[in-house]
Amino acid sequence: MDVVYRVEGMSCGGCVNSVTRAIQAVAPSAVVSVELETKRVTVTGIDDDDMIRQAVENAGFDFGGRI
Ligand SMILES: [Cu+2]
Repeated sequence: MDVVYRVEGMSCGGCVNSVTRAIQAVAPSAVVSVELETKRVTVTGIDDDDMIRQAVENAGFDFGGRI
């Protein structure tokens, strides 16, 4: 199952890597796909909004919830 979130504050490839790593740190089995221009983060394999929110916010980005 894919869950798509909006994440604000990403401005470059480094941010994309940070968000990806942060999510994979709490959900090692998840597949994470970040689209910088649209601010969309697609997470496959885990369905836990609170956990994703924590990971994104701890990495210093703004979690905008599910799209
Ligand atoms: Cu950046």
